[in-house]
Amino acid sequence: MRKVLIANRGEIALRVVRACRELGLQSVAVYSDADARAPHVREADEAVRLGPAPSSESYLRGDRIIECARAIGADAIHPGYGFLAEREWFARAVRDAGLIWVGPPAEAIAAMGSKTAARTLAVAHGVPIVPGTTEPLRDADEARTLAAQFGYPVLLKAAAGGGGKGMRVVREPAALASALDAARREAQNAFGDDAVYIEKYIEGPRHVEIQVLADAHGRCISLGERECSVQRRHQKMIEEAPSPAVNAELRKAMGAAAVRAAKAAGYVNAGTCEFLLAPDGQFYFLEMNTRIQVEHPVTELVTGVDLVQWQLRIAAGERLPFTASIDPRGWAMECRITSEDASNGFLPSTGRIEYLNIPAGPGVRWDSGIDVGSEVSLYYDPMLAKLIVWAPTRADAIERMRRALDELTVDGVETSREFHLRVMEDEEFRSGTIDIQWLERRLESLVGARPPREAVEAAAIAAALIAERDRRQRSPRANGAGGSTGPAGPALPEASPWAREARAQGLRDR
Ligand code: MV4
Repeated sequence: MRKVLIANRGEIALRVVRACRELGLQSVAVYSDADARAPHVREADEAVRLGPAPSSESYLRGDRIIECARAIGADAIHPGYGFLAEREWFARAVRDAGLIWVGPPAEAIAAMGSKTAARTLAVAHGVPIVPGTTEPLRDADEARTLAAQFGYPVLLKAAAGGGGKGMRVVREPAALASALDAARREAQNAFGDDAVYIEKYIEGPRHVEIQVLADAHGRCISLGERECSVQRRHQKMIEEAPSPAVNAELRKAMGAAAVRAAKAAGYVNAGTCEFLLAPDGQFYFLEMNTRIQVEHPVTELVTGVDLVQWQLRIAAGERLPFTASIDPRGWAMECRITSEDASNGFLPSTGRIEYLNIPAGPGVRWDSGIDVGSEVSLYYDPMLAKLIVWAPTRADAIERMRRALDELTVDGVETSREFHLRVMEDEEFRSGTIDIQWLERRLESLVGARPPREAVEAAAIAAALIAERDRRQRSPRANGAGGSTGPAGPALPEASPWAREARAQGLRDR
């Protein structure tokens, strides 16, 4: 393996370029017209244009991507996450073209793609699943019989599903028939398959996932868990490793279950097993993500293992040198910085990045796909960057994240920075008592309670005056009157965030 084509964009494409460079591999970026000057294109050794901005005409064009790989002499394709990463046909087509697929075998993607098939596989290999069926439901009568058996509430799920589409909670027999109809319709629309199965509904669980690495020589290890409960509408916002709810004994049991599931699927490369962790400490396998995930850096920071390097090394046929599962050291946390306005229902924001101040310093990592000058459009995912921190303890990691978020400035688009700062200051979050419904419950108090408009305006005017004064003190000539530094003016209180922001703005290069 010498040259890797990266079939993706943004921060993950750049992440793979970096791993390639460290391993002495050549990297090839692909890009749409919207991304011609994107950082991943600039940082790769070579780049190929795919087509117009829409994903369907660029990053989803598997046929074109394989053609490009051949034309440019790449011998491997790394799919990143999203786009083509979990398309069985694409993994197969890459292999059939005589190229190395930096991901799991097409057969493993298929085995985990159907949720009912994955449940059957799990049961056969002693991996605990939520009580329910592994066969699709025939009709409402059968659903009622099974629901009575498992006990209400129950959950209807799409067999072809994932990501929460085609899911319906049912709390009483009377609601079952219409919920089944609705779930079927949604599943048909989303996946072209109306097969629906039934599970006992677990109340108040956490979403905990286990990272695994498997080589092509039969070795498979767990790299511990990530806590991913802070999510909104199935979009994760904050992830951490380890989980505040997992001790060494539970980690060992969940890790062993994840490794059994991976081995059962004939898994090779990096993968993740998703579990529900119930308030009573029981855990249940949900599904396996057959790709590198957005939140992989938190595992990298607590294990010291470079997961993307290992994806490439495993694809090249190397053996894993680890003989046992790897336990976490310290605490890592990730905030997904998105171009969304949390105070306005997470409305996507577009525009040009006019200014960036990127956090740095001890224990801070910034994985990003944007630069000053980048256009943020509606063509792709709103995630601009990931801010990741490491510290010895969870409390230290939260303080470090606050400090790093404080350093971050993104001008030109709205971002989720402020939302993340508020989460870092939330008592419940700080205590670690979070479940998958926590954010939904807490959202109002997190994004609401904003100061009245007049107060914000007055503070902004005061801050602008202070910023202007700082600017004049710095370069007296900027003051038209000829060198006077202007009146001292009233100072804002020393510790006020407005005063600090005003100083930073005033001292900015323009
Ligand atoms: C569940 C559940 C509660 N009980 N299954 C959501 C997407 C899919 N991966 C599985 N999901 C769930 N399955 C039972 N039996 C709650 C969820 C769920 C969820 C899971 C993980 C992360 C976020 C979630 C948000 C809502 C519901």
